[in-house]
Amino acid sequence: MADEAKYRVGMVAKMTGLSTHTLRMWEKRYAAVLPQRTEAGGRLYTDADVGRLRLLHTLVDSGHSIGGIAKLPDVDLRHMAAAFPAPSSQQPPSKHLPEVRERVMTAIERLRVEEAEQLLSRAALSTEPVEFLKMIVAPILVEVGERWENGSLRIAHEHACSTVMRGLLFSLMRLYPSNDSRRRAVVATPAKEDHELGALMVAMLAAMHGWNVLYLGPNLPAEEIAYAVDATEAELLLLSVTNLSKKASQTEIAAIAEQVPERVKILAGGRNAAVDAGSRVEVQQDLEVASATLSW
Ligand code: B12
Repeated sequence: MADEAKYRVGMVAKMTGLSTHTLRMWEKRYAAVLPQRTEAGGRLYTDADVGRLRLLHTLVDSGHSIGGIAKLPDVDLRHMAAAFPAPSSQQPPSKHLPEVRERVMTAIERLRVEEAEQLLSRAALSTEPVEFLKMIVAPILVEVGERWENGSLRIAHEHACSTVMRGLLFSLMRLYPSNDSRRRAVVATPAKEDHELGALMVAMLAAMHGWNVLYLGPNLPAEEIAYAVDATEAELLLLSVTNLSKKASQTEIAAIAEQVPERVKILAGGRNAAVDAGSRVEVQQDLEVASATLSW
């Protein structure tokens, strides 16, 4: 019988590659798998439990936090494992990333958006999420900006690229299903800030770490952001500022911080994010550090 509880913890450790300590911790702290018990109190796992633990192990190895994924149903874990398998040990993904970037840039130059989407989706399949953002998405956006500024790409290229990135980041974010029992985060850009791709990047990272993300998009007045935080009882507010002047960033972020309750952690990023001296808002640019802050 497939679902008969028959494996003891030591055997499950061998079958999954997880230590018995990790198995017990994932059970106690996160209720990731709840094995049956023998009369003497020993743990007994089914084949389904072992399959689930293997999926969780794969996802944790590819950069997900156990707290964020422990309670997801198997079907969601399978989707995520298909989208972010552990990087192959024979071919470190970083080696291919410059080539992927070049091919995406060529596709954008030719306005071949489907090709760009396919290249990017395939890269997302084989790259750890933060590395994917840092090594592929962000450098492509910077290059498009520079080439738009020096005239070697047109506004149409920049819009095509932004549309591809927006769709991709949004669907990656939605790979992590939201769940009412999770802590809530609101993500937005302040008023007059139309650049939303940084906000989408951190929204995706927050979802990956198990936050229930309300993504509001770009250009929101302070009172609307504060309203959304209040209405959803969010514990975290993520803001992104790319083009506002430093002064405007300080003013907008100060207005937001004033209207959002003290209990809410506010993290801002983006190339032009700036806050007043002594502000309670933390500014962070590095997505890897931000990712660690977002894990819980
Ligand atoms: C795409 C794009 C647009 C699109 C945006 C579409 C969209 N849906 O987002 C559109 C067409 C709207 C646009 C408009 C404009 N743009 Co524009 N745009 C860009 C471009 C190419 C990419 C922007 C982007 O997403 N960058 C990537 C972001 C995410 O990088 P980042 O801010 O450095 O953030 C990094 C980290 O800080 C972190 N991060 C970001 N947010 C957060 C948040 C948190 C919480 C954390 C922890 C981390 C974090 O992640 C990033 C990883 O590297 C940039 C080029 C560039 N170098 O960025 C130009 C750029 C930003 N744009 C520019 C300009 C001039 C404009 C316009 C004024 C053009 C015009 N004349 O109309 C308008 C202004 C619109 C407005 N009112 O805001 C200039 C800004 C110059 C400046 N002020 O310094 C740039 C730099 C282009 C250039 N080289 O000249 N743009």
